[in-house]
Amino acid sequence: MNEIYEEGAYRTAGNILDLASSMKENDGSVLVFIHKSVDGDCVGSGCAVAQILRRLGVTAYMAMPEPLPFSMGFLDVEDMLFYPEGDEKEVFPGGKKYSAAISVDCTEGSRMGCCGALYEMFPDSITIDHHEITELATDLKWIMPKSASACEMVYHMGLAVAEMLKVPVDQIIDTKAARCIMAGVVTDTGRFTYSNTRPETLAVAGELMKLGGDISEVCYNLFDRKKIPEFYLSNAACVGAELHFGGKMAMSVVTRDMFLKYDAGDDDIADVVSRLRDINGVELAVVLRETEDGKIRGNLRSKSSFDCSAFAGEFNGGGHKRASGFTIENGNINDIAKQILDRAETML
Ligand SMILES: [Mn+2]
Repeated sequence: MNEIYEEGAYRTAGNILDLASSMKENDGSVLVFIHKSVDGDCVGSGCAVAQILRRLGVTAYMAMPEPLPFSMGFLDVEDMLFYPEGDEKEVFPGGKKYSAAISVDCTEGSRMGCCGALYEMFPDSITIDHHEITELATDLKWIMPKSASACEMVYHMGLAVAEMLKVPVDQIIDTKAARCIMAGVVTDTGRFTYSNTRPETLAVAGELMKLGGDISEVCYNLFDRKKIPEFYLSNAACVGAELHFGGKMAMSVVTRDMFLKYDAGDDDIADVVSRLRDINGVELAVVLRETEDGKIRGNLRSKSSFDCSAFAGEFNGGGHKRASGFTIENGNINDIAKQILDRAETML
């Protein structure tokens, strides 16, 4: 195991094994929490942790703040997703009450959308996260901003579990878990092209391939496969993008009307922001869109120096230095676009 992961991976594996025995003793079950505006890393790491718990004989589900995006359907994880709704919030499918929570790729209930309130009911939950956070570390929280993805942390945690139980790795990280972990590893490194990609990241991908994580299947589904409405809306959003500040910033404003015109859904412009960032000379790319539920969602990417996380923080969002996002509950998309330009001008 890569040494920078060792301490946290073994500590967290120990916590997971303790949790698993107490759940089995008390007939309890575990709910895994992830951030809203789901991506390959949070879904991949969350489902992998749920799957590892299932391998350990524990009932486990992952709480979904929104429907599973089309691109992730191939992960074959529908049977472990739990959509909290109304009064049934505290009971799993089958009537079993959940008794513990784990958060992955996210530490704060405020980032979990409709699942946040549920998460907050478990102050002593185990956490595996690679976001920069200000919260104090505890024995139960493994926070490692140096890790390119939460999935890479989950992979090392799985290795540690196997080692502690003295069983072959594939008994803990099975094909389904390996595919989920691969999803996050490729998502958060942009298929090994972002600057957070280290030699060790590629080594992990190699090990995941041996465990059944098919890298071409994962990449095709997550990045390349496009629905017809998505293809047309993405292209329209790129055509409508404008360059600002001498070409240092590219922004596309995608209104509800555009979604309706192409019969497209909320996640059908996911690749636009990285296409804008790829333009020669662009340091900051922004896609602003009106969501189905009447909010304004912003997604940001930067190439080398601009701190997207800090910028999103000013709009009550968060993320990483090179990729971040925010959601504004209500407002006019053109006014917000103007605010973003004003603010970006001072920072670029
Ligand atoms: Mn992540």
